[in-house]
Amino acid sequence: MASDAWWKERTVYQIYPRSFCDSNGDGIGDLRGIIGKLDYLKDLGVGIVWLSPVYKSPNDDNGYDISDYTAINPEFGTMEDMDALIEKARELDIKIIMDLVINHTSDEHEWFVKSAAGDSEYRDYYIWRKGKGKKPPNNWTSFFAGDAWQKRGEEYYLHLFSPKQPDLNWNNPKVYDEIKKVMKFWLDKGIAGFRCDVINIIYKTSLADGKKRLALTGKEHYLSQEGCHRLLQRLNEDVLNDYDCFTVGETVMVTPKEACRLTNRDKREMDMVFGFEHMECDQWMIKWFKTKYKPERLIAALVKWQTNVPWNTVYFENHDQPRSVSRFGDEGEYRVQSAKMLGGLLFTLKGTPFVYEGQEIGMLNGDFKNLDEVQDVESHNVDKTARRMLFTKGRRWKMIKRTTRDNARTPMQWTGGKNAGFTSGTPWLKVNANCADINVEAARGDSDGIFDWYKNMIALRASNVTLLYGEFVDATDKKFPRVFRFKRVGNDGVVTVVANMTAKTVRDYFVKRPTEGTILQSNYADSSADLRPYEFMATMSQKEKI
Ligand code: TEU
Ligand code: CA
Repeated sequence: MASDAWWKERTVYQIYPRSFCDSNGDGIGDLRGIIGKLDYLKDLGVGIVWLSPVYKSPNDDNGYDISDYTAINPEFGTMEDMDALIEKARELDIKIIMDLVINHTSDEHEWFVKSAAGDSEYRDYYIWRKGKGKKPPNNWTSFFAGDAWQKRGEEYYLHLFSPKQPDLNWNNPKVYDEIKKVMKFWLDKGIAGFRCDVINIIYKTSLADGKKRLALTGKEHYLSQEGCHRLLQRLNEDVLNDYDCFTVGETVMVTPKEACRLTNRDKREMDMVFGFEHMECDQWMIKWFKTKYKPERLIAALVKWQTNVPWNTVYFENHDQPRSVSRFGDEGEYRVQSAKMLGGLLFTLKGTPFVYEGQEIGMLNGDFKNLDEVQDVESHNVDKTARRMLFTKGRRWKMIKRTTRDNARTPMQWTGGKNAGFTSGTPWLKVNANCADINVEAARGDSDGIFDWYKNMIALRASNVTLLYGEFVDATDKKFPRVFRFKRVGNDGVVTVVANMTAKTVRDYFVKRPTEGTILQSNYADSSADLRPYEFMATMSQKEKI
């Protein structure tokens, strides 16, 4: 197996191409736009870019519904543009990983069109079953709310996401061979690996009725099945092991134990995974039902994963999650301090850090006024379902406004000018009005700003072997449950991190818990006996008793 150091030591930056940078004025971000910003990413210190899907797609779910795995969506450009992007990135020593969405395709994919038409060669590429009387084949529900089955002709097909995203049948060896070809196609082009969309649900062990649940009825039949582990091992043996590449799995509802199995080094399956537990610390049961955010829940989830999984991802944002400052920080007075505190944790916790576009300037949730301003297919489905459940319009909007994935998908804020410098045309999704203050230009001009903080943290981590490989040891003091305190213990030294996760000052904290060593990073200019709102401090000492 090739060296794993590069994907452990570099910082990954996720681009949601539609929202990143528009080069031709049609209001949609594109590959040429990304090429133009590679120098910006280099300056930030990014070593790997993860591109959300850029393949041909009718965009029911913004590219997560693929209609051709080896073609570029014309909205984003051409294959020549993609080649140019890979080449320019290579010159800058930035690796590119792509999104591999293989649980489902678009219903406009040629395989599905043929399958639906009854072509015997393709019928079994997807999961077709007869209904039970007037009802679907089983009681499963979709990730986007509502039934997981859609009738087409005499039979129903399974779709765990939108009806325009039919699930592939991973019991069919032909599907396996097709996807193998797709992976080789991109790896041969020089991409450095894949972020594997909902990878732990691709294998359906049975199609029996599921135990009735508030959400995802049926999941016990497809979540992290033995068949899935087998498939992932085979994909490594047949394809991935031949390349110097890595995979990161988006693994829904995984436990640390399951993550350990997925990332074990003996029978390679995934190299890292995205767990979701720390993203659920402001939810009750499912994401639509929010509860008050409790920092101690976030700390507990992080500690649990840090101590139980040898190497994994560290992330606070992606294209499906509301902005981290809006959720776990402060949108007002302490925006900068809280963004730096979260950014501080991102690079001092153990694992490969993932930055989502705009996070490095502390972008906030979208400022949508009503559902018409929201495009996310999931939000519209939830609205429909909640309406059927007789939720009032006001209640529905309150739910959606806080949780819609469009919160993270508003156009990247490059400047304080028209459309935040994202496009010269009409942006596909509303630009946040706060772009006047929150934008790259302003952030880069401020040596005390969030951008420089990220830049410094990325560089610090890359050059500090204790931050890279030191063991994580929780040192949170029960007397201060909302102050996250931990150590990274290496051969050469110990880094101690203290992070106030709240806007409340803790009086005389440093008198009670003095820090040792030299300060590596701190988000307040001066020192104080108190731990101030969202204060973050990392210190380094040569040897210390833990
Ligand atoms: O997401 C899968 C997933 O389970 C959730 O993120 C989901 O979108 C939501 O939180 C359910 O409430 C992946 C992609 O990241 C997402 O953008 C796609 O829409 C989805 O798969 C389907 O491909
Ligand atoms: Ca464009």
